[in-house]
Amino acid sequence: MTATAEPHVGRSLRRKEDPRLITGRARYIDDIALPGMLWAALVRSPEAHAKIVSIDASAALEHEGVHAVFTGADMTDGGPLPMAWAPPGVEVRNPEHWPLAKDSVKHVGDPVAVVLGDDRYGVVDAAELVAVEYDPLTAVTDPEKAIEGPPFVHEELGTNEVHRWTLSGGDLEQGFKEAEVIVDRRVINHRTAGAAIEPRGVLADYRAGSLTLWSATQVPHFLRLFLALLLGMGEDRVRVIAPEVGGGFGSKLQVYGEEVLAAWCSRKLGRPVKWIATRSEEMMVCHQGRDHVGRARMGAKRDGTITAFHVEILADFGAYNMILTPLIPSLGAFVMSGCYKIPAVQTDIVGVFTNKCPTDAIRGAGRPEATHYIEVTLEQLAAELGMDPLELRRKNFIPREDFPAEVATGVIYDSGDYDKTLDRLLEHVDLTAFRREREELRSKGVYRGIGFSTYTEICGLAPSRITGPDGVGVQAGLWESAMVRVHNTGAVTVYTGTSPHGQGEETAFAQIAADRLGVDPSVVEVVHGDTGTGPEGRNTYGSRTTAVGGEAIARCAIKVADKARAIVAHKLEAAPEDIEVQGDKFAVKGSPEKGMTLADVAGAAYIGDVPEGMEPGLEETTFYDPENFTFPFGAHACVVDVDPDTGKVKVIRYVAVDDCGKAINPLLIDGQIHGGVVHAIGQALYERVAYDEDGQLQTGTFVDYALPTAAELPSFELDRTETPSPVNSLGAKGVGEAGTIAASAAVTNALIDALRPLGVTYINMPLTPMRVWGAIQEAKGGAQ
Ligand code: MCN
Repeated sequence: MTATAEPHVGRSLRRKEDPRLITGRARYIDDIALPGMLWAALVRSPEAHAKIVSIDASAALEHEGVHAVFTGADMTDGGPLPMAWAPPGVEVRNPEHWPLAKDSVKHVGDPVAVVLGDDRYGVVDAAELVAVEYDPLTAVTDPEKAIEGPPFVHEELGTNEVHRWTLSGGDLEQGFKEAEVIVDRRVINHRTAGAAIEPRGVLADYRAGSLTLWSATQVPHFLRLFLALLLGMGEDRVRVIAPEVGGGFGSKLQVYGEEVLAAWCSRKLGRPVKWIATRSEEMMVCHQGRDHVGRARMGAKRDGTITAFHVEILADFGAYNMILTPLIPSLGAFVMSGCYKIPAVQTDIVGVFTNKCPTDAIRGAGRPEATHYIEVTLEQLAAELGMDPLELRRKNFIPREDFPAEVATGVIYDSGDYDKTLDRLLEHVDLTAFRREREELRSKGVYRGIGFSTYTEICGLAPSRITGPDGVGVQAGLWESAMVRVHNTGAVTVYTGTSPHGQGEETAFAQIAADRLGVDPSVVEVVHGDTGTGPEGRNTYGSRTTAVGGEAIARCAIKVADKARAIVAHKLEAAPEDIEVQGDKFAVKGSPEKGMTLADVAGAAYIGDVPEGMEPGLEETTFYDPENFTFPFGAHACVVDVDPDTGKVKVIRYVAVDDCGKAINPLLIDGQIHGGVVHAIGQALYERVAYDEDGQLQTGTFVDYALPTAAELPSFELDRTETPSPVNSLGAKGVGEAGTIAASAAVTNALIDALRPLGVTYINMPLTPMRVWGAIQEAKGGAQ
């Protein structure tokens, strides 16, 4: 693209996908109906841990409109659900996990039977008629008790330990020996839910030896593969479609029992089968996240030079391993150095089973936890050293000139300029004015605090070099595909193997393709989320869609443009190297009037008016496998006010400066940061999945599980720096999780800063009024 037109990349185009979403024209699973469709309702365990003594479905089978009831004993074909990726080189205990429990239930909501019938509500009524006799067993819900065991969640294992895995670099012992100050904190990162606006749903249609399955999933290609494997079908016979998906936040990065079960039932009954989760069901059985009991130790010299960082994590995996469960905490270990040059860093992870819903990836997946360990511990260290927390950060930042920078664990960060984001943050936050204001407020009984978080994260999940068999050995080739088709009219269809579900790539990808093809983004349609279209794909998670999928599109569009240039050269009797995209034309350099539009080129390509030996048509496919992950970073500041009489915390300001490399669409980036920050403020202040000690879920609805709303939040102040990634030609890194990764530490640090005058020096999330008030009372030496 030359100076004759501004590039579309970098512009804040409004989302192409929004008109259909805000006018109710989008099609979600629940909008899809097929002739002859049966509804499924699941009978779920009310017990957290029990043997199944008997299941009597006779009354349910007599209920009007009921066609069948199946239990775990009926599912004799097909395999257990997959745990596909785990950290390399260690034993991971992986008990069988069936779509319907076979002999015993392991958490509240574990399904024991499925009822199929004509009517959506009839099957729910009939499910209540299935009489299940349970022999209750002792449940274990506290991970620290579980690791000591018994009781065991899976009796046959004789332990609740899932695995142990360590990632370390440098000499930890020496690092702590050199330290003059060591802070040692117990860090709790409690359990949260994905809480997507659309609960999951699935519609399976098995006919004539083929399966079409619609699912509210982030990973249609993975789902196709595992459905084929579990049902003993050829992958060519399975098509998975993710229609409109109302958010996932990691919770739809899964191969769920309900998906396999619906497909199995459809094959068994020869009828389409549909299941839609209720909100309460979703709170009970949609995989959850975080749930760490951690210990973080940071050592430093008196001058603030950090010498060692050690994090020990007990990760509560709930009752079963899901597709990625044991890998999730490891993702945090990869960036446990944060933005800092620390000579020795070690993360020790122990996974443990409990009688709770399984955990897996929830937005950030291991990296919000890592940032919390690093950034909260660092501000604790600053207090201990009597040093300004920003000065401590700057002293230890990996300097700009070190990039690409290898940290102690051997991970190579692609690019970074941590001082720049912090400088920019401080252009928005006047610390002198803040301190003055804080003093004034204290005299009025309001305790104001400021907390920071300077983070880096690992995303753009891909390189097969690292994720594949020759890398860390998790055996997942993670690349991405694209197919770019120019139609006769010059309109463009881009097929991506990614599966966005709210992030906005239909717009961003159109911008990327448009620049390379000399067209307006409005004529570029982006097709995703259907394994029946386009090439094989690896889908959307780990903030990979832009850096990996977007780059695949850029490369593919360049292939198409190269062919177009050859056709134009042939038509205009010029050399291909003299043809370039100039505005809306492929034109001869220096003679913009001598050119052809993409529609002209496509016309020639399809009519066969192409250079000798060239194939007709204008369509290309690309598979792109990057060399490295990308490492976005940023600096966030949070200001909170605390009412010491009630413990209520209010976020007054939230300022975020993020760097996700070259911005494709700043509007989309801001949207992602907004949502991401809210996600983490939610965890810090409000959200918590709670179980009682018998394993009963106490937060089964949005009344008990408190999501923040606009009313609780300030207007966010956002800014950006752009440090391109050298990994891809777009220079882009990911941003879909950045806000979530950064923010819980900033909020926690702000609260601690506010409470220091009252003697509170440390507190763990969730920072609920009761807990904050309790901490203040404890600091005062009073009763809680
Ligand atoms: N973007 C950009 N320039 C960049 C990087 C990103 O303009 N340099 C834009 C992209 O074009 C895209 C958005 O930012 O519109 C996010 O892109 P990316 O960082 O590549 O992240 P992914 O698309 O891979 O999204 C995954 C990420 C994850 S892992 C979770 S969890 C999450 C998230 O995105 N879940 C979401 N954001 C979500 N947003 C919505 N609305 N719903 C979810 O379920």
